[in-house]
Amino acid sequence: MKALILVDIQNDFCTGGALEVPQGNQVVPVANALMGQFDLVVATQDWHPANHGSFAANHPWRKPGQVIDLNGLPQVLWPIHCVQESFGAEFVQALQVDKIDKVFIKGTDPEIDSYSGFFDNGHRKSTGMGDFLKEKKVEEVYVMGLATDYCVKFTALDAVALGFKTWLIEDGCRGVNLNPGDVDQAITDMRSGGVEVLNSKELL
Ligand code: VGL
Ligand code: ZN
Repeated sequence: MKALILVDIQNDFCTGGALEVPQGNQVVPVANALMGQFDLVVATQDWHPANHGSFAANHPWRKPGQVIDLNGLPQVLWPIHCVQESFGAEFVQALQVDKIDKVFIKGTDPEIDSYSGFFDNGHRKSTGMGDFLKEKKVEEVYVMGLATDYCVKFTALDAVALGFKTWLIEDGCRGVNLNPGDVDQAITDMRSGGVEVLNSKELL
């Protein structure tokens, strides 16, 4: 069984969003074209409470882009984004959500961030996505979405760690590039972590 994992294709990561990823919307047609090719489609949704510790606004004097220690883990601070029940947290309207079999929310604990769709950044709690995929006898996962250098990267690396044969759909991702070269570095890290990289047209 092969599963497609759509990472955080939400308004706040797209044009005009609070944590806009350059050209983020361009992953939507790729996702829509691919969903029908898979046995199973799952999606992750960044889903933060308003008091989340990753928001710069929740730390006096801090600005987005700065790094703090959050309960023992280094934490990049972000603008307020993907607040539960807000428009920014919704999937992009053009995404064919009826083709998604199951959604896994992450980042709900204010004390810890969760880039991976499988575990929080401390690997303390699971979202249930790994068990779900294993229950469905999935052996291969194809990962795409936003953002390459954060949630896509950590989702793909955790997929490898959980024993899935893992592919990155490179043209189905866009990155933040907080520092120039971050996206290229993320792809290098994924490759060295055992992720295979391909283009969506190889799947169509
Ligand atoms: C993400 C930063 C903060 C992502 C989520 O989806 O890559 N990045 N929250
Ligand atoms: Zn977030």
